[in-house]
Order: sequence, then C-alpha cells, then structure tokens
Amino acid sequence: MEDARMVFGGYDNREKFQVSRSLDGQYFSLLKAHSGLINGKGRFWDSHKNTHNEAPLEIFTVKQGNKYRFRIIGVGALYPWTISVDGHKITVVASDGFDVEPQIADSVIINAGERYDVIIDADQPIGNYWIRAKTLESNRNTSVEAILHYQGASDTEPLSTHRTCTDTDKCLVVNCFFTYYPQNDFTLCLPVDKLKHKSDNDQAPKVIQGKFTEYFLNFAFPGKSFTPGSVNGRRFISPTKIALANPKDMDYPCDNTECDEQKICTCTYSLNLKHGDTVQMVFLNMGSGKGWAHPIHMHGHTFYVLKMGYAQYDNRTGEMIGENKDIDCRGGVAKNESFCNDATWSNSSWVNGNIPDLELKKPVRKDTIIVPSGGYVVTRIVADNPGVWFMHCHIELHANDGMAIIINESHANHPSPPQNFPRCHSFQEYDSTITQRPEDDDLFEINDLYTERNFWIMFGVLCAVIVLQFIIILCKFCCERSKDKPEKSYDFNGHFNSGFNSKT
Ligand SMILES: [Cu+2]
Repeated sequence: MEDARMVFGGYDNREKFQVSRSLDGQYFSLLKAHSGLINGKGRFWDSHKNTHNEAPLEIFTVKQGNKYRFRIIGVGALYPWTISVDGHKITVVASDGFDVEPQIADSVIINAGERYDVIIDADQPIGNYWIRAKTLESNRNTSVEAILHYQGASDTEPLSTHRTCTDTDKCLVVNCFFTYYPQNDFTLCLPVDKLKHKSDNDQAPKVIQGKFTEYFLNFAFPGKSFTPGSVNGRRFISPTKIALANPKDMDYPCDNTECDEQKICTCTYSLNLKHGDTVQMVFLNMGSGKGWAHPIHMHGHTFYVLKMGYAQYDNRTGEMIGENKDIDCRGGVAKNESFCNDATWSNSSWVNGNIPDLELKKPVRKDTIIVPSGGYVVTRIVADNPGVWFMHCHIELHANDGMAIIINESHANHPSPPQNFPRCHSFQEYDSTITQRPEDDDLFEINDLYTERNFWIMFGVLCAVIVLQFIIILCKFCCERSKDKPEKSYDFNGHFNSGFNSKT
C-alpha cells in the first residue's frame, strides 16, 4: 500500500499560517481556527481589522437569584476551549456524565469529546455578561462568545470584561493539560484527577492476583521519515469486515515483523481482554512522537482516573522542559529518540498496581481524558462488558491518521449469532506488503463454507437444475412436432398441404 503525504496548511492574505502552539510550548495544528460556535452560533473575526461579521449569538436568559446547570459538550474536532462567564464563578459538578464533588473555579477546559456540567449562580446585578470560550493557543487569540442575559436587562450586547487575575487573587482553571500557566497570568491549574467522585460507593477496581492485567499505550506520532498517528507505533487500519461478527477472522493483525520497539507498522491493533479482569491502562504521550496533547476516548466503558503524571516544566514560562520520569520508554536508544512502543515503569516495584499516590477511594470516572504531552494517565476498568470497543484520540485528524485501537473483550461471552446468520467477509485482496496472512486457525469461518454437507447440497441443486432444463427442452421439442404435423405435410404424390385451412 502506498501512502500519500498531504501538504496542509493555509494562507491568509498571502501570509502562511504558523503552527499554533499551546501554553506549554507544545503544538496544536497548522489549521487556523477562525471561530467557534456555541449552539450553532458564532462570529467570524477578521484578525487584521479586529472586526467581526455581526452574526447573532446564543443568548441564555436567567432570573436573578436562581441557579442554572449548564451542560457543556466538547463537540469540536481539534482545539480545547477554556469556558468562563464574566463576573461569575462556575461550579464544576459533573464530568462525562458522572457527578463530582462540587469544585468552584473561574473556568474549565473542555477537550474534544469531553462533557462538563457546571452550575452558574445568577447572583450578580441585572445585566448582560459575556460567556467566553477561548482556545489555549499561545500565539493566537481565538475565541467565541455567547450572552448570559438577566431578565429585565437591556437587549444590548454586554460590556462586561474578563476577570483580572492577580498575584494575590489568582484565577483557578479546572482540567489543565499542563502544570503551570505563564507566571504573569496568575492562574492556577487543577488537573482532572484531583476532582473527586461524588459517590463513596464507586471505588477503583481492585488488583486481584491472577485477574489483573496492565497495558501501556503510547498515543503519539513516533517515527523518522514516516510519523503517522499511532498507538505503540501501530498505525490503526480498520478491519474490512465487522469485528463483532467475525472475531477470529480479522485481517491486518499486528503480529508481523514490522511491529517492534523502534518500528512503525500499519495494522488493526487490538487488546484482548479476559472477562472479569481488572485492566489497568496507562495512557502515555511520550518519546519522539510526543508534542500534542491527546483527548483519548473509550467506547463501551467508563474508566476510573487514578493518577495523572505530567511532564517537567519551567515554572516561570510554563513551557515543557522534559518528560515525566516515571516511565521507561525502552527501545535501546536515547529517550528522546525512543518510539516508546513498549514502555514500562521506571521503578519496577510499581507493577501490579503498586503505584504511589493513586486515588482509589473516590476516583473520577470518565470516558474521555486528555493525555498531556510528555505525561501519562493511569486508568482502570473491569472487563465486564463483552464487545468490540473502539478507543481513539478525539482529534479527528489524529484518529484518521491511525491513533486508535480496538478493545477486543471476552469473545467467549458474546451471545452467539443465530444459526445460518449471514456474515459479511472481506472481498479485499490480501496485501502482503501490509501484513501477514492470518493463521489457518483464524480462518475457520471462511472454511465453514466448504464443508462436505454444503458440497452435497450444492451438487444436488446443480443436478436438479440440469434435469429440469432437460425436461423443459424435451417438452418444447414434443410440442413443436405435434404442432407441425397438420400444418406442414406432403401427400403420397408429393403435393404440399399448406395446413388445416387448405381443406376448406
Ligand atoms: Cu490526538
């Protein structure tokens, strides 16, 4: 298979867009975010003139003295947004559908795929206030607005301003994917793993000897000349048949020699989980392929967030200066050259869930979490939901580039399809340059078609068709003969009788 490389980017007034950078000195995209939408409404800003197209904005009308629950959904495909309301604090009360102990803050960061519920107390003077969503780009100012409108206020646009954070009265942001804002921003970060589950009865799954497995999954862009999105260096390619109906007939396995510690391969990467196991997944973003924070989204489960490990930063500028040291990327090369395809804990005593500072009593539960560049997230699930589940970066460009994996869970516990249930198989020609051919054992479903019973059934049907055709031809021949006799005959004298009518 040949790969086509895409030169992407954009120009504005003949000026090429620069790669947007995040506050921690890492990257976002070559693609410029011109605007954003809140409930489908937003404005196009001309960055040169600092003017907009005057499009209408979403207005949320509130009554002074009441409290309102806003359910914020990150439906974007790339940029995270910082959400705030001028003149108001927000109280974070839920994430990805799970209640958390209320956390008062000035703003919350929402990544693609995440959901946060916040309470806004309409306790300010009657008026109009900007609701702001702003990307975390350090070299651009991209924002979108909506309006918090108090009943009784004028129908004019707000004149409110964003709160000024000071050294003595710092602002607080929930769900940062780095540790520090630049020093002069006077802003503190509260990472999502420091939120607490509201319930006391939903503790982290336990480590049970013999029923505990741990995986290290590096979501990154490792490689040298070829650096696709990948998980552990495996660039995901979709199976050409339905994974759930053909669990043992999957093409593009990852067991070929192209997948290795310092190699990049293309395959349908999957984890095979055993039913009932406690599965600890350590999401990484390390090695030569780091540089972008990834919001990782899991289908079929919600995971317990036990710990987040961040990179090392300059606490004055907030920029990253090194990876987290808890992870050993291995690969037999210098750490910054390692693809980190086969990572483990730097401290070998941390295996079997024996990691310090895990939140086990009230861990927040989520299905999407940001994995910081140079950092990691420790998550756990119980493999109690048989199925074939997709897990991927929620930045579409990254997922489409191959940053995805299948969780292949407990085939023995799948309900069997009805007998003779039609199953689609792949019509795609096998491509030996991509992968090895599946083992014969894995092809049993295809071979099922060629049983002796099926052979005799098909042979019988074929014989019946031949006999039927012979009978039809014979009948037709006989009919033709019986019709021709009166119409075409000769008398003994050799005179031709043209037909029955000739006698009349
Ligand atoms: Cu990503």
